[in-house]
Amino acid sequence: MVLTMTATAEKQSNVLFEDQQPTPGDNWAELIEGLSREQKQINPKYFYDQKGSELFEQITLQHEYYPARAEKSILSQHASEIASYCGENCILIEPGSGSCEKVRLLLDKIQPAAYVPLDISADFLYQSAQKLGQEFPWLSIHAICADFSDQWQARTDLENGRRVIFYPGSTIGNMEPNRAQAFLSNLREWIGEDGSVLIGVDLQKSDHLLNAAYNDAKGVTAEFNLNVLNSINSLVNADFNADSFSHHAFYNRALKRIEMHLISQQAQTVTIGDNLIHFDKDEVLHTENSYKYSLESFTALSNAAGFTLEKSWLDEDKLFSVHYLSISKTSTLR
Ligand code: AVJ
Repeated sequence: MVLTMTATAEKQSNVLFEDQQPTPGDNWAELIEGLSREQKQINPKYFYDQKGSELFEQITLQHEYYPARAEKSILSQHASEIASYCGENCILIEPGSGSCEKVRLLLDKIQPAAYVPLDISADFLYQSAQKLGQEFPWLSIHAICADFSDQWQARTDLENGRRVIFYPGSTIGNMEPNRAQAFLSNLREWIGEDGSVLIGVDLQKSDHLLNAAYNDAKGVTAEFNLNVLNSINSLVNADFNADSFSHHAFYNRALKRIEMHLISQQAQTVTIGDNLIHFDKDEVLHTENSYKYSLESFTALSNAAGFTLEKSWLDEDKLFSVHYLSISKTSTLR
């Protein structure tokens, strides 16, 4: 374990920063593999370069993008009740904490013994943790720079206390349901027998609202989708031309997911290192799935992963859900 004690003026005494120095992984092989498939595809994690993260922030401000607004209203409206489920002196762990924005709505009520944000971006995590530490001087923050995207190693050596994993934003919707189940199941190794999970999940609803949320009038989501090509260009030295693709997003009602695609406007060949990737005119690159759940289907998913759904909170319009899961007593899963 590497403890980085970067000396800067704003360093807060209540913030411990630990850098596990995650390696970027084999992006190149993964990208080539996805782009060589019959149906070309990429992992949506590539959306989030600097520009992509900024565009996502912009998306959350668009009126059509209800998930951000609805989840915030749930968290602020039910913070006290959520805190009573979390119990006193818990260790609150947030994978993919980003700007630690949503947890701010809960901290005063939960009063955790420690908050443990985990993120892959070291600089961003460091800045976010310092800022949070300044705003919440009573809070012990143990920030860990790590990669949790695939198999993340459970940490058994954190601060003592009951562990609660906070996983907001319906990030779980990006995973295929069987991967989502495996992900939840893995969380049990992090939290032990007495731990719990507080998770935000987007709900199934009318095609109209869903399609609007991923096709905002200002075109921010379109720009976000197209930007993934620029992000890939700088990551693996490719030469995608974002101007020659167009955004396409729609709700696939049969599969209960939003699909985002980029459509090639012309026949073209893209170079990635020595690899040539050919696109026919109108050929489609699948960039993201965003699965939507019902209370029933998310309950079933949690149960299959060895959890009991203790409580669900919904916003007024029943657009979004936040769930409190505990480990099933009868669980025989490993
Ligand atoms: C952050 C993955 C939950 O699926 O709604 C927003 C990403 N993509 N607009 C989502 C996203 C297009 C977002 N998640």
